[in-house]
Amino acid sequence: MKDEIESREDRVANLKGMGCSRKRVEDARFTQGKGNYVDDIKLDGMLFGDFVRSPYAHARVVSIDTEEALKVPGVLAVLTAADLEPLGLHWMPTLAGDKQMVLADGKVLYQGQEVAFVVAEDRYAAADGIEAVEVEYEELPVIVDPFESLKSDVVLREDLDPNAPGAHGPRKHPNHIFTWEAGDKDATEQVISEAEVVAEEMVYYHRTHPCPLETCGCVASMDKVNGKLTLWGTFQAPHAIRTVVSLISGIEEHNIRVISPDIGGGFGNKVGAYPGYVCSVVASIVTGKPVKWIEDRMDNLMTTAFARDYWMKGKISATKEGRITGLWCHTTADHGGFDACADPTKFPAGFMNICTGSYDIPTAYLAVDGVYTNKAPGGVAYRCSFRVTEAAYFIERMIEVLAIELNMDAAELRRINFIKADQFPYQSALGWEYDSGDYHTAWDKALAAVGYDDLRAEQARRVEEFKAGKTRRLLGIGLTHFTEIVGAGPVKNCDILGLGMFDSCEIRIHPTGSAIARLGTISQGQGHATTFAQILASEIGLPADSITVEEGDTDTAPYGLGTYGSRSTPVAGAATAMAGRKIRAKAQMIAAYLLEVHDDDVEFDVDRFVVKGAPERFKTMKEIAFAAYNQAIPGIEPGLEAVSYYDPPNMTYPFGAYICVMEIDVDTGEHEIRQFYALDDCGTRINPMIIEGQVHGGLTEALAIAMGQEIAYDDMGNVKTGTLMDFFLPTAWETPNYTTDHTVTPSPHHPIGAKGVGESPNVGGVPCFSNAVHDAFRAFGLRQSHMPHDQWRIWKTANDLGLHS
Ligand code: PCD
Repeated sequence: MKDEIESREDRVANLKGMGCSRKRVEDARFTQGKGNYVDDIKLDGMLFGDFVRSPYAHARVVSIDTEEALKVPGVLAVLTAADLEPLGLHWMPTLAGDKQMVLADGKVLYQGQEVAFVVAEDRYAAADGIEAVEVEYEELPVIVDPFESLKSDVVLREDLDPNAPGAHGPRKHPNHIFTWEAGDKDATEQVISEAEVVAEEMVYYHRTHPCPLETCGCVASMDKVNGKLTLWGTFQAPHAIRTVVSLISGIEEHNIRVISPDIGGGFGNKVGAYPGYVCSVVASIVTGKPVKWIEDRMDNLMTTAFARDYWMKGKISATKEGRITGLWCHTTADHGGFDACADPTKFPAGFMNICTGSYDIPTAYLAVDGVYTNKAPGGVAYRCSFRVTEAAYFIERMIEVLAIELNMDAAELRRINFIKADQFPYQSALGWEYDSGDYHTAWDKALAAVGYDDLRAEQARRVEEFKAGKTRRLLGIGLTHFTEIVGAGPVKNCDILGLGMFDSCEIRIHPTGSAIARLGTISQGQGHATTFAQILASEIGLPADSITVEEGDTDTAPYGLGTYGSRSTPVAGAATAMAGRKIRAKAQMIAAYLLEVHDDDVEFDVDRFVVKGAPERFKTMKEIAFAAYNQAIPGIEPGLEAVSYYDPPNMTYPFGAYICVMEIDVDTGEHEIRQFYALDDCGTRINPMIIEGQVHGGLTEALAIAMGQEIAYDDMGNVKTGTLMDFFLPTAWETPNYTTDHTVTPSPHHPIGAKGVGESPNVGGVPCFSNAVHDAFRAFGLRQSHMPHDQWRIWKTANDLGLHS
């Protein structure tokens, strides 16, 4: 028999379970053009809807004339706020406890805002219809600066009672949204006032955009005969969307089926709800036909879900020897026209209070003020767990500035302040309990890998050569040690619109020993179909190749909160392992029955249960699966299925040590990345190849953000970067080589010890690239310059420092 000659090693390899660089099973369809994206969905009689959008950033809508548009061949309807109002759908709730106009209700608050929805037989007729809608606007003064907004007499949100509190407490000004605080203000200010050394800086993290290759869109199809609404869409949280659609529309939840088919990248852009979804559903109910809405690139960049736009004023104090004593931060957060941030309800500034980073900082204080301006709403976690990348950028810049103040090496300053391995679980001054970490080991490994001391010596020589006029290129060594916080829940702390942030997995084993697993999450390219099968293979002893993983259909998948904030592995991954263990527990009873021994006398071994002490007596999981459907076993139900809803006890805290070696041409502002070393610790690793791919992708997005990507506005609120000609999306040409590395510090509370990894490279990458730019100019007196470090800004920095004269 095959089983008898197979070694244990062969049996392990055959499973392609945990730790195996299994090839991505989804790629066969993606690489052959067989993916099924929202825009691939074509239904009989399907209509197309698109928006008339505001050219102004702030204006009153005096009138909307749809008469000519309705005459355009192929145009069937034009919806305005007046049409939605009787249904109570002209405004919708945001995830942040604010409300947002679905269609302009008397005024517009940002350029590109949705004013009317034209429904037509196809995309072209809709475009012609949009041209024919006549809107009369009366321009209002525009505010694009959050600091000015808080001083201005111009009230942006006239719909809100200026004296009433917002969703997160009292408001200080009609354009103020909330103040959110963490830590001890008085103690921190005291420590800082008495400190030997204090560094102070304003760190700005500019406005950017996730810009997935596939834009946002949906197809709504209301079947009036059976009363069932089906909604296909680019949703990162399909179940939550179903609940929200039910609550807003009044359609009972069992009559709504939400399907996220293949998604061409999410990056946080597809977490929230957009006016396009509401209008498509209404249009389908009104016309009785399926209605598709797909953003074009400009719509996507200008109107859906920006990221960042945080002004972080910081103070950090230390002893003369460099031991950090306190950290203080006040952030002014520009939220645009509506507060549509995608954060767990109790965290209006996300997990910004992870901003003490990897350091043992005894006293800290953080306050965040949210502000309305005439910019697009959003505030999403673009490859970061709810404002963690802002927090990491802030602390990693503050460390560099403190190093300058102390005249100390920034690597050494980090080392003496790291939380030590024996301090975990570590309670941070701003309220988190870090689960596990070993920062010193990771840091030493990283410094050794790049030859840190030699690099510093080379840099010093370069500065001398520059001063002697022998070169025009500077050398920057960018350092970052970041700590992430991923895997929201737990339910007691984290909810979205009242929905607790657990996640789920349901497994059915078929009689022949293959299986299907369904999860509450949804892959947008991360490779869940590959990796979740690997977790199960190791847990239940059936080959990953025999396990189908399915996500994204609310009619079949168990309820879950979706994929963002790197929560799939920490939460749904844990649910998968737990469901697998339930299967195994039942399999153990079946095996014991078949082997005619007591339950406790069999033990699991790779792909089978063996009789303890008699390894030749066993039943494979395949045999057990068949028996579950074939034998009447006393006291045991037929079948082999399990479901787990997992509420994580804590979040997971992945970390990493990144080093970037960058050459900068002082005269052109060009940069060249000579080396990028990224060490990630995400606990137990499921699929090393996928992890490497995640790190490459995340670093490339970090490169984009740090070195050029920006949503910029002029004083009139015009978006200056609304196309890919202006908005930097790196190609293979701009992307450097990356060296990846790892350490493994398992999460003590996760069933398989895994932490998330998808966001880490963005969280750590941005400060690392930015620190490299700053470091190149450190010898010439640079403390802080704002991202993105495009050529012009680098040239300007050199110029301001007098390096061109
Ligand atoms: N892993 C492994 N191991 C470990 C971890 C992890 O293997 N330890 C893997 C998994 O399984 C998967 C991945 O890796 O597959 C990832 O994971 P995670 O970290 O858990 O995450 P998820 O949840 O899954 O996802 C999410 C993320 C995010 S969040 C983002 S942005 C991004 C990332 O993911 N996105 C994306 N990545 C990516 N990729 C792709 N391709 N696409 C996309 O879109 Mo947010 O919040 O949403 O912003």
